[in-house]
Amino acid sequence: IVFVLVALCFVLYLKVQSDGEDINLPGLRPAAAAFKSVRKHARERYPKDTENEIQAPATHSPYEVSIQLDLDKQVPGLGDEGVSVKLKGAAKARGDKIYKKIALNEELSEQLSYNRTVGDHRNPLCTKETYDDPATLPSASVVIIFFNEPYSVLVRTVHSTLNTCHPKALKEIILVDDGSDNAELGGKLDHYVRTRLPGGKVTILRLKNRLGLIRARLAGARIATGDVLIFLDAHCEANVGWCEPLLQRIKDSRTSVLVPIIDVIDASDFQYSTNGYKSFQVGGFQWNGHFDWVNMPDREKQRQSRECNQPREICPAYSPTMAGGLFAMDRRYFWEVGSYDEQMDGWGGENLEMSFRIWQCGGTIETIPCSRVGHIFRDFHPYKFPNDRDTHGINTARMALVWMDEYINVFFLNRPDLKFHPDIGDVTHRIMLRKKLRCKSFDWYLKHIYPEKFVPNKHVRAWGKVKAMHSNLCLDDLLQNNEKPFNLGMYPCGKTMQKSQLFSLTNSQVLRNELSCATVQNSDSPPYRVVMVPCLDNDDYNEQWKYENNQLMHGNTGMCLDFDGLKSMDDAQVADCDPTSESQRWTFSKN
Ligand code: LR7
Ligand code: MN
Repeated sequence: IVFVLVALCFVLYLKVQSDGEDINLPGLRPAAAAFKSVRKHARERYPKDTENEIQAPATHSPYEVSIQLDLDKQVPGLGDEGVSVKLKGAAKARGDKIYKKIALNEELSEQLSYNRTVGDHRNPLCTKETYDDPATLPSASVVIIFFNEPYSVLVRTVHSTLNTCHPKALKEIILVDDGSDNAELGGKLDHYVRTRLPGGKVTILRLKNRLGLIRARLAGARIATGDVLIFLDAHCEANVGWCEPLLQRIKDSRTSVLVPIIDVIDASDFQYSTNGYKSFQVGGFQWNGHFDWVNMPDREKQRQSRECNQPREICPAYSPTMAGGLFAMDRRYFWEVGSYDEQMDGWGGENLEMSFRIWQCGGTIETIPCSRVGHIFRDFHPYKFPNDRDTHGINTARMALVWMDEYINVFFLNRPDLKFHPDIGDVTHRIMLRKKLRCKSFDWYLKHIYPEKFVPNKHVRAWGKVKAMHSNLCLDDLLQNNEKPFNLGMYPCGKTMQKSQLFSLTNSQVLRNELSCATVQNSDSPPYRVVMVPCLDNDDYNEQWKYENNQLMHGNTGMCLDFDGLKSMDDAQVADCDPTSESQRWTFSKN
């Protein structure tokens, strides 16, 4: 017995010492080898991070799930229900590294199931809605274009579509490869689609060269055979039941172009988040040609109540523009109304072009609240633009030349660099299209579809640079972001009109730029700073300034804009009004 015990102790001693090294005892070899192989495998997948191991010896999972799901009810996979997942240790380091490169945590994406759920974030009223039998709804061709998207993200988009769009309504999914050179997206994707997604629903169309997202979408649309085209970006995951409300609405109203509510999938932890189901924003635009989100105006809520017989909260909501990546449209109508401007290159601008065109040529753009799709928003584009050009700007200038009529001047005021840009090219064929379709004017669009949109030179008493009469100083917003209040600046006037110095004094006596309105900071002693705050939609409620004898007097404080004693050019200020003061005299000048 003593001999056996001593022998056992010796063996244990060897095992501890060896730490997985080969042990030359014949009887132990297989077990040790197996032990080693498991370790090696684990190390390959999640290389050990020593610091992490010391800190958290109890868990061997490289993950931390931020929300605890009810384990009695289901066994959740990582990130199921759209919860956030944080990698730890070496996996985190790898995730952070790739994130810096492509603005997306591909390391994490590879650990999440292609079939993960994202939860049902719809308004509860949606579950009470009934739609026609999916077999009698118009059928859908989902077109997903991609250029070097992470493989797992793209495949998850396809799975999500197959899992959430009723199979009887989903005719096909067309993947358009816009000339990707990422090897994984070649044979591996072909093989996956052939072996794992059989049934012929998923097709891959390979473009020989990169054509840019506009022409890639056109290529997909050309081979589509469903009644309805649904476009998705290649990094989306949808909520349950998102297809039927879109298809039903198009069945009922053929020229309605539809967007789902677009939710946010976080690019680093893949959390699916929403603004709740009670409210959502619609699409707007800025005069520099960029898309933005705006609150739904009361005017639209009233229209919904008048014209729609569903509960108002889930009624189609008219949207002045669309973001561009996720939308559904009757396939024949897509072609009738001019598809896209095929000469738009790369990325950008096509969404406002389509938005203005749809409205001006008799269609509508509507957000369908019972249809929700998540989209991964990236901090930057992980790809280069063709010839490093500003394709967004160039495409937008093409759009403006065709659709904006005299308002193109406002666009060029904001983008003087594009006025004579050599790459804009010819737009005659699009102007002919506009004539053929007998489309309405941009002025009509602004009046009827987007009356909330501020026009710097309409309904104003004065506009241009706010220039001191006895100095070369001008009000200047330094192109600051309007989302929170900021101090208005006072800088040397530019030789020509520049966006940062463009202000208007409206008919309701508001001193403002496109999005921000001038107020005066509360303070007991000087300096009394001029602060720009986000404007309210109804201009009558914004703070007023009186403009008399070249003085600009702030209504609430009774003080006047003054450049005397300026401490910093970043702090425009007001002072007690003095009719004899030279530093309180201002003109609005257009050059
Ligand atoms: O050269 C390219 N070829 C492509 O096929 C460049 C891009 N692409 C693909 C790309 O792989 C992706 O699937 O085109 C799709 C869109 O590109 P993103 O995801 O880089 O664009 P984005 O989401 O930043 O940009 C929004 O604006 C674009 C303007 O051209 C397009 O209309 C996008 O579809 C659009 N995305 C959305 O509307 C999603 C909601 C975002 C918002 C707001
Ligand atoms: Mn996108």
